[in-house]
Amino acid sequence: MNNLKALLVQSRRYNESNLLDEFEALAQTAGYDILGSRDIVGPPSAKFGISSGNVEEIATWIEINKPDVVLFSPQLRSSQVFRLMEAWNTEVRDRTQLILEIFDRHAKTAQAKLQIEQARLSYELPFERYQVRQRLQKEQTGDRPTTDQVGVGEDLLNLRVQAIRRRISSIQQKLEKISMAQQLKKKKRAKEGFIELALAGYTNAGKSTLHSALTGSSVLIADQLFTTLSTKAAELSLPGRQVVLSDSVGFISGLPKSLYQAFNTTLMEIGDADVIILVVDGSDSSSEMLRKLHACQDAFTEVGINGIPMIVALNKVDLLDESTIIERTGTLEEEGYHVIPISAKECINLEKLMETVKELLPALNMYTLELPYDNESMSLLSWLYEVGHIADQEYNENSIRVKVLLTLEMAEKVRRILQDGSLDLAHTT
Ligand SMILES: Nc1nc2c(ncn2[C@@H]2O[C@H](COP(=O)(O)OP(=O)(O)OP(=O)(O)O)[C@@H](O)[C@H]2O)c(=O)[nH]1
Ligand SMILES: [Mg+2]
Repeated sequence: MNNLKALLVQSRRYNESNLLDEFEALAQTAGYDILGSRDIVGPPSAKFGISSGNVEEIATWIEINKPDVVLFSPQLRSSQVFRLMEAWNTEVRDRTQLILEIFDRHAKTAQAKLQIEQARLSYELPFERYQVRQRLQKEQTGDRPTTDQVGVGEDLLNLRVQAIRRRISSIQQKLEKISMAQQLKKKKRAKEGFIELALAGYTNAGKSTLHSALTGSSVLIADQLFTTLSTKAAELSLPGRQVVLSDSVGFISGLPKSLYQAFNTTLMEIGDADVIILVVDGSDSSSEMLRKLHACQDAFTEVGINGIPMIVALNKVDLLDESTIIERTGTLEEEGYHVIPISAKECINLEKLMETVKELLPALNMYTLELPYDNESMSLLSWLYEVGHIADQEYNENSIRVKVLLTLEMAEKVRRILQDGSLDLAHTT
């Protein structure tokens, strides 16, 4: 199938960053061929989103170059989309629709598919309203519509809107069920003493590359936006700890609230983490890196993530020289982060990253433990092998003496199992 040929139009105010490169990347990821692009700087107009002069100038360009579609950034109101389509006599899609198209292409799991359908329906609702209203106005040419006509039209509109709303709420219920199943799994992992570590960051920062470098599990990696749409969790080996690392959907600036809401269950994986690794693309310019970082911070606020210890992994340093690494690290430190420069792809400095993660995890204390030779002790011992770091074991005549590294929480659990007081704190590490 041939790709659609697109003209890209970006409208922004004087104080807004130029996101044309990112918009082009989005269009390419969604499978469009780019015929040309416009960066229009100035106050947006209510009628078209851009000035009438610009609309006319672009109309001439369209007549000559004949794109199949005009892609418009940022998001437009439904009335603006229809007015532009009329003025240009061509299909117009806005940035949000483009993101939805990419999500559609990349959605693999049932959860991702449902989340996207929900986001699409929420996005389309105002378009439906606008279209039905327009149709009514056309049907009632000239004369003012009678009260009856308006009533029938409103009924039709309400039926359609209600049908969409019903579908949205039925998807919501399904998503809640999936989310509950995930919560159960999480609870089970927490009970078993697992620590949750989550990767977060702007789209294409290298989260999935880091996930597979750290866990050895295979995830899809591509130089495209929104390759990952659902979380993937895999175990990670860290001496003395059981850690689950989860990869998730990336952030992007200007993502509408409805999309965040749709991805809430996926994003909550980040919200429930013990530690977050925020992956930052170091190969961007300093200002671009900060813009993306701020978009991530906004996203955290949007989904209510706060108070979780966070480390910034400054990724792709294999592409940077030493002085740029120092400069980028400094810029991020000024934002108040603990920064570790890494390359997920070339496995540079990953040990240092994990060391730092370890420092943020609940402290481990060394305990000594006297266990009698019985079945219960043996099963406790094998559990300790899994969750704790057994430093030493001594087999005496009537008991086994074990030295083990445990978090306070795990120590409490052992105390409850043992009931008597044979667990003693040796020292804190
Ligand atoms: N040079 C270099 N490229 C990297 C590094 N890490 C990731 N990449 C590349 O960056 C691109 C994006 O990597 P992904 O791991 O898919 O990024 P992501 O953050 O998971 O992206 P989404 O899932 O789309 O949000 C791929 O082309 C990777 O090969 C790195 O350390 N160095
Ligand atoms: Mg990914």
